[in-house]
Amino acid sequence: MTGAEILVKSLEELGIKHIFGYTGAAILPVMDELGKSSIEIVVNSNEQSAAFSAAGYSRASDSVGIAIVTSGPAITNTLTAVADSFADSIPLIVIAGQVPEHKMGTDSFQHIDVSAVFGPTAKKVVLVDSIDNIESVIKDAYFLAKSGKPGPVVIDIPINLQQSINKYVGDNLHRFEAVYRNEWHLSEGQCEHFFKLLTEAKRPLLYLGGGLNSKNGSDAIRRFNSLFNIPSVNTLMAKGVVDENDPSSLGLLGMFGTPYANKIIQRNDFFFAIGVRWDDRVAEKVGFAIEAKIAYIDINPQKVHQIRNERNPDFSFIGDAASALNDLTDYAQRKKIRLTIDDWRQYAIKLKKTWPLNYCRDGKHIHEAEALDLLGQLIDGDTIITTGVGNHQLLAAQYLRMRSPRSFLTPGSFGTMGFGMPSAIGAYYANPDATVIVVDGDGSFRMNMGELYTIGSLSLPIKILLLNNKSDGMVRNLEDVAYGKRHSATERKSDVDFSELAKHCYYKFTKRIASRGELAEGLKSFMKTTGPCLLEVMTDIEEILYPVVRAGASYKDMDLGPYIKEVSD
Ligand SMILES: Cc1ncc(C[n+]2csc(CCOP(=O)(O)OP(=O)(O)O)c2C)c(N)n1
Ligand SMILES: [Mg+2]
Repeated sequence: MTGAEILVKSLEELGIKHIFGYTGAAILPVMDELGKSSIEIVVNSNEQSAAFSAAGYSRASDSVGIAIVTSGPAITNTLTAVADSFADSIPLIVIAGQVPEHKMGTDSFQHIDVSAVFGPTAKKVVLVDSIDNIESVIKDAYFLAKSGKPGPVVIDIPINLQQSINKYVGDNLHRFEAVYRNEWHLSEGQCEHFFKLLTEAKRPLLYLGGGLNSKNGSDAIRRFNSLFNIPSVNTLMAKGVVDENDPSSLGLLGMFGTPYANKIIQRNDFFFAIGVRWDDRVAEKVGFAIEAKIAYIDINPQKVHQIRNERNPDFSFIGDAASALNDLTDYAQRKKIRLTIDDWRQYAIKLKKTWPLNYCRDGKHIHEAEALDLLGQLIDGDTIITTGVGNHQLLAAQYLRMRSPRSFLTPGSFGTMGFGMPSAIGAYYANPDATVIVVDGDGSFRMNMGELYTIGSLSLPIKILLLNNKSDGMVRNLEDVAYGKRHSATERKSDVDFSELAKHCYYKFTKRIASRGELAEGLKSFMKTTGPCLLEVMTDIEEILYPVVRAGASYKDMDLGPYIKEVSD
C-alpha cells in the first residue's frame, strides 16, 4: 500500500466517519485515498475552520475530531484552532501534508517548520520520518489526544512518504489504547480524610470544571450529588455537567458570572473544585475562597502541583475526576454518610430565586440579553449551543440553562472569535439528531463568515442566531469604563444585512428583526424550521454586560448594573 492508503486505512480502523479539511498539492495523495474510502470529507472554507469543526466534533462527543490540510499557509491557518483546543484541553488531530523530505530546509515553496511553530500549542507534534511509522503515529495520536489532560496532536507527513510503498501491519488498537489507560483510585484513607472535611463543613460548595464535561464525568457528579445535594457553581467549560435548572445549581462563576454564583462564593466554607484549571478570570479575585477549606481533584499533575503551592488545599488528588468521584460515592454509600446542610441548601436556592438575572426590557432597542432569555425558553436537553466571543457569549452562558454535558461549546480559555459556526459544523456531524444553534456576535460571525457558505451549501440543519450590535460590544464596554468612552476601532458604521446574505447561501429561514414586537415570533419560527436557518437580531450598541467583577476587584465588589435587583422570594 502507499503511505496515503496506510494513513486512510488506519483512520478507518479507528472508526473515523468524517474528516474536516481543505486540499492542496502536498496532501493530495491522502485526499485522493479519502475520496475512495468510506470516510466523508467535509470541506470548510479555510483551514482554521476545518480545525475548529474537528474540535467541535470532539467537544460534542467522546470521539476525536480530525482535520486534514496541506502544507505551509494551510497548516499555519490551523494554529489558532490548535492553540484554542490546547487551552481548553480538547482532543484533536491535525494532519498536514509537507514538502518532500529532500526539500525540507531548502527554502522550498509552502514549507514551514511545523514542530517549531506548533511546539508550545500542541500536546504533541510529530514529523513522520519513515513510512514504517505512519500507521503507529496515527493510531497512537488518537489515544494520546484523548488521554489524561486531553489536547491536540499535530502530524506532519512529507508527500514522498505519502507516495512510497509499504505493508499495512494492522496493529491491534488495544495495544495503543493500553499505553494510556491509567486508573488511579482513592484509597480508603483518602476517602475518610475527604469525608471528615466535608462532614465538618457547614457551607460546602462544588466548583465544577470542564474535566467533568463528558457522559462519564456528568454521571459521576450527578451520582455523587444525589447523595448530598451540595450547591454548585461551574466554569464556562462545565455548563450542563449538572442540570442548570436544578435550584441548587447556581451556574457560571467569575468575572461575568451569575449574581447568585458570585454571591455564594463569598460565603462557602468548603470549596470542592473538580476538573478545573482555576482560570484567572475566576480565581484572581481578591479574597477568593480565602476563608474556605479546599479540596481539589484534577487529572493534570502540573495544575494540581501549582494549586498545592498557591492554595495549600486540605485535600487534593491527581486522577480522573469521574473515577475519583465514583470512589467517593461508593465509600459514602458503604459508610452511610449524610450531610446536615439544610439551611445552607435553602440559602443557595433562595439566592438563585431572589437575585435573578435581568436586563433593560423597555428600551428603544432590543438587548442581546433579551434575545437569549427568550431563546433559553425554547431549548431542551437535546440542544447544542456554540458561541463566538464577546458579550453574546457570556450572556448565553448566563441565560441558557443547559441540561446535558457536551452541550455548550465555547472557546473558554483562548477566547477565539470565529469559533461559533465552524464548531457547530463539527457538533452536527457528531450529533446529527441534536438541535445545533450558533449564538454569534456580528464581530465573531464575520471572522469565519465562509462557514455561512459551508453550512448553507451542505444544507446542514444548523441555526445561527446572529446578535448584531454593529460593534465589538465587549471591547466597547471596556472603552466606556477605562478609555473615556472613546470608541476606537470597535464600531461598524455601514450596515450589511447578513440575513440577505444567508438567503443567497440556500438558507431555509432567514430574517432580520429590529423591533421587540417581532422577536418572540421570529425566534419561534427560527426554531421550528428545519435546515440551515439564520435569524439576525439588531441589538443595542449601548448594552452593557452585567454582572461584572472587574480586574483587581473582589466578588463582594460585583457590579450588578441598573437592572439586576433583589426580588422577593
Ligand atoms: C480572534 C480574536 N480577536 C480579537 C479578540 C478580542 N475581542 C474579544 S471580544 C471582542 C468583541 C466581540 O464582538 P462580537 O462578536 O460582535 O460580540 P459582542 O461583544 O458585540 O456581543 C473582541 C474584539 C478575540 N477575543 N479574538
Ligand atoms: Mg457585536
